[in-house]
Amino acid sequence: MTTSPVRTDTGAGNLDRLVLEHASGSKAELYLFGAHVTSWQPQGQPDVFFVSRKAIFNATKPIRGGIPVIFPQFGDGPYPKHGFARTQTWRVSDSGVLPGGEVFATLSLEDSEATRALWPFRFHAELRVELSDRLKVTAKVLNRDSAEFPFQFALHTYFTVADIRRTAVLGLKGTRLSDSLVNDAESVEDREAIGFAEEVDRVYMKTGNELAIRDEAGRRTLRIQKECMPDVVVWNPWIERSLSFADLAPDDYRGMVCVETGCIADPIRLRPGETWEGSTSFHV
Ligand code: TA6
Repeated sequence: MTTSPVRTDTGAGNLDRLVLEHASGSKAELYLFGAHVTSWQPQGQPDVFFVSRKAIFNATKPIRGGIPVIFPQFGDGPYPKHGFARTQTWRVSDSGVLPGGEVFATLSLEDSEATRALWPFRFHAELRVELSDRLKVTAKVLNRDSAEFPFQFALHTYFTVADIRRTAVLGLKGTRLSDSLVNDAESVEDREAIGFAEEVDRVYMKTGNELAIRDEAGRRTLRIQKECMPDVVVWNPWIERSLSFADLAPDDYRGMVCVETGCIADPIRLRPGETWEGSTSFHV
């Protein structure tokens, strides 16, 4: 008997989830709530994505870990923090196998009364996940409104690392950054390898498209390649700030790092009928 490469099942909290399986043996999981990827295990490897053991799966709170989809606002502002895409239930609009063998699923979200009450525009958004020996996430936003709208978008990805103190983010040297922990003070990154010994929360603007996370203790390097997602956020809450998150265990900071890709510093502006598309792919 053959099993389908994309199947629906019930995940934590009884939430609907898609499970994608590729011929290489790699496997990914994607919740419809938030179009939220929570797992990607390349064949024979530990999960690339970190999900807190205290994460809440109740279709109300965003899931702590994996890839929260941030749209239409990054961080705080006039709309809900990090937008509403991560707290809406998306629908499966397509799935299957591509000619190259990649297994894919596309989830869609349109404006509704609920979203228009939070952000007054008509839109269509898609998140497509493609699994092979890599994982590629492509996002699209279409303006279905009669007015132009600005928005921010990000994949707020939580990566598993064996030991944050022996982890480094590579590929940001020479990039302008804004440090959220010191009133958004701007400077230029002068390090080849960004290590962690305290809380870090920085937006790197207009970075190169190739980044890497070197997980020395886990003996692996994760490569990140992005398109039309100019900015990168590097975040680790460290010890004290972790305690302020009800859905993060006190020691979680040791085994995770967020390296987020998106359009943050300069919001995208879409005129009626226009579409934006951006993608990020991950490779161990
Ligand atoms: O991307 C970094 C950040 O904006 C941090 O400042 C931190 O608050 C984090 O995201 C998590 O935000 P959340 O709303 O998911 O608790």
